[in-house]
Amino acid sequence: MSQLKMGFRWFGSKDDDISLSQIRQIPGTKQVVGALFDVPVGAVWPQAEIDALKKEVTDAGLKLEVIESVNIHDDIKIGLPSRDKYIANYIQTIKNLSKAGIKVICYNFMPVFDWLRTDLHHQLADGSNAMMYEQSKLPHDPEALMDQMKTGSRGFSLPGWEPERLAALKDLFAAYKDVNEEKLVANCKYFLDAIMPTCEKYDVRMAMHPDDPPKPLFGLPRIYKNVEDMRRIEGLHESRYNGFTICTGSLGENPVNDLPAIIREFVPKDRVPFMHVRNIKFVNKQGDFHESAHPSSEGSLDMFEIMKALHDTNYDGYIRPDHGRNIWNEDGRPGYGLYDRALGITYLTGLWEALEKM
Ligand code: DNO
Repeated sequence: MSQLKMGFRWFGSKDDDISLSQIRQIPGTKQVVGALFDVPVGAVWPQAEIDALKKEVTDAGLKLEVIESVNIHDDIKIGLPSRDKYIANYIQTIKNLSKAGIKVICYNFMPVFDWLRTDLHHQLADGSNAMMYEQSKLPHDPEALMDQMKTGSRGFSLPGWEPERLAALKDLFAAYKDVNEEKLVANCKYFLDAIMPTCEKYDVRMAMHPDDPPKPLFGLPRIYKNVEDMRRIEGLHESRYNGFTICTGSLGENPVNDLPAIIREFVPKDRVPFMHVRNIKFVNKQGDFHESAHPSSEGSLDMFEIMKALHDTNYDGYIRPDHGRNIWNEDGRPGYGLYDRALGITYLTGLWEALEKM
């Protein structure tokens, strides 16, 4: 029986209320998806710190083979001359990670903001809460959105929302002024062409995460929103090391995206080293949604069809549950509490066992 390489995202002993021993007790979970969260974006990840994280995870009886994320410095996305320095740093980070046995790096190419929501604790009818996105609640002013995310996070650090990077938001927006979709794609190609030889030599696969939500916001371009975008990114550099994270939640936020079809197209081409599997629930025809528990019955995505597509295509890459709700009085980092993600894992591994035995 082929086992899923199931992982659980962890924010490190300094910044996560969840312990490695708790993660180890989640059935079917052998992998931790981790990162160094205190290295500034653009700097080389020090070997000693990577090795220390690796040792901590292995000492707890778990594996660390996937990093989420090594974020890309804005100068690379903007295409400034200084990008070469940051790309050289990125290459060194890939080498250092490879020495610690890392096989996959999840990253994104979103300008300024990583994922975003308009409510990080939306109250659901069953008493739990989950993150929500409502277009009408998105402020026009990006500064106001930052305040909203900061207040909403209730003191938790949020992945991709580095305060030091976003401190000069107006300058950052100004720097992106001339970056349209074509330029962003060209800058992505420049980056991929530069790092791919190292990825191939050191056997580290890049897995780009979709834009979340998958549409342009605040006038900033987005390049990984749908299947056409994936075909374009795939063609930027022909290599199995130029791959995707297929995040069912992020892509699923646009109902036009046919997730099983996307999986059936890209897994056989060996372009999917990493899967994020979560569900969302649309609340109206305009595409507003809140995140939901993983089962199909709780949201708008057909999780069986998603797992079946992975099974039919012999998926053997890494996978993790994604955002969960806060349940059972847990007050966890938005999307990243213990209980609902653990429930998500048992559900996904249950679907997988059934598919294996059918
Ligand atoms: C949010 C995450 C993202 C994701 C990055 C990958 O919860 O899905 O922050 O990790 O976009 O680079």
